[in-house]
Amino acid sequence: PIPMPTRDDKFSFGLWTIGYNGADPFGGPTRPPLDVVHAVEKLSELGAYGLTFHDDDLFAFGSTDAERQTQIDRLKGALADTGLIVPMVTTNLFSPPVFKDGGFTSNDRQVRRFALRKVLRNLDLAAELGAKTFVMWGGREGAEYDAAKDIRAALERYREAVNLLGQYVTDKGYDIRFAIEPKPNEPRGDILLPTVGHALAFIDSLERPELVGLNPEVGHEQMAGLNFAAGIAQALYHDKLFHIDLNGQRGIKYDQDLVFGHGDLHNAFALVDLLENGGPDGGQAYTGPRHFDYKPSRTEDESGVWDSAAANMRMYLLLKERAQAFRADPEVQEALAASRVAELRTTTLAEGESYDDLLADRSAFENFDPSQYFGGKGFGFVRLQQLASEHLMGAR
Ligand code: ASC
Ligand code: MN
Ligand code: MN
Ligand code: MN
Repeated sequence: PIPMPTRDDKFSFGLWTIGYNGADPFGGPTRPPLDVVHAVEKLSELGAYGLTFHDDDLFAFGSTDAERQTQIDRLKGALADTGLIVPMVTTNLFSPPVFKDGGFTSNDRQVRRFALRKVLRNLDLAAELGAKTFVMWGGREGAEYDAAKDIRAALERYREAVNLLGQYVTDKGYDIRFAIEPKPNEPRGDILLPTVGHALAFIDSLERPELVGLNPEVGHEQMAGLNFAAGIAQALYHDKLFHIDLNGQRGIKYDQDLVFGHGDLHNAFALVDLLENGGPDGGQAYTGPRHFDYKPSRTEDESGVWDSAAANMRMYLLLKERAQAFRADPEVQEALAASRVAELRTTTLAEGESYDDLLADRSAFENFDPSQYFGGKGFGFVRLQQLASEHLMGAR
C-alpha cells in the first residue's frame, strides 16, 4: 500500500510550483493562471500542511495597495478554512526587468535600494502570516561577463543587505530566520553563492550569522555536479539546514525542477535516509518543512499538476519507508559493521593521548602492516550499496 500524506509529514509547496503555467524561453504557457484559494484547497485535500510564496506570486508586481491587500485577505481566508499554514515566505527579486542585473548586487545603487524596500515590505508580511523562515534565492545576483561585475564589491553589497535584514528582524522582534538558496547558474551565466559551500563561507562573514542558514535545492547542487545528500550532511554538521527545496534533476543541464525522486533516485534515497534516520539517536536529523520546489511539466494539464504534486509526497513517503526497511535489516546492520561505518565516530587519538603518545606507539607505524590493505582486507562498500539498491527497489 502506498502511504498517504498527512499534516504531520510537514509537506509544503511553493505557490509558484503548482502555479507554474508552463511558459519557457522557447514558448508560451500551456496552463491558465492558478488562483491562490483553489491552490490552498487542493493542497489541503492532498495532505500538505503548508503553502509558501513569493510576494509577486500572490499579488502581481505593481499591484495597488488595495489589490495587494485583497489577495492577502483571500489567502488568509483560505488558510483559516483549511488549517494550512505559511511556514516560509520569499521575495521575487528576479522577474521584473528592473532586476536583470540583480537586486542586492545590481551595479545600479537605486535598484539595490528598491530591492531592499521590496524585501523589507515582504518581511513584514511574512511576520504577519507567522512564517518562521525567509528564503533568499539570488537568481539574478551574478553576471555573464567578468569585467562587468566586481565580485568582491558584489559580495560586500550582498553582505550589507543581509546584515541590514538581520538588524531589521532583530529590532522588530520578528521570530524569523533567513535561508540562502544557492544555485550555480540560470538565469545568470554565473550566480553569486553558487553552492552550499560558497554560501556557508559567506554566512560566516555576517554580523548575525546565527540568523542565517541555507535552503539548498536538490537540482541546484546537482547542476554543479555535486552530491546533494553529502552537501546536506555538511549543512547539518554546521547547524545550517534551515529549510530544504526538494525536487528532481537529471544531470548537469538546465534547471529541470522535476518531481522529487524523478531524477537521481539513489541520491534521493540517501537524502531521505539522512533526513529521517540520520539524527544522533537514529531519529530525524531535520524537523523543518519538507518543501517541494518543482515545476509540473509543460506537457501537463491541470489534472497533471495535481498528479505531480501528489507524486512528490508519494515519492518522499515511499523513500522514507524504504530507508526504514534498510536500517532495520539485520543483514544491512551486519554489512555496515563489516564496512566499519560506525568506527569513523571513534576519535583518532584516545582521550588524553598526545602526539608524543602517538609517536611512541609502535603499533601505529613501525609494526603496522599496510600490505594487509588490500591483500585481504577490503571495506565491502559495494555489498552495502547493493543492499541499499535492493531495498530501494523493493526487492527486500
Ligand atoms: C525561489 C526558489 C527557486 C526559484 C525558482 C523560481 O524562490 O527557491 O528555486 O525561486 O523556483 O522559478
Ligand atoms: Mn530549481
Ligand atoms: Mn528553489
Ligand atoms: Mn526552482
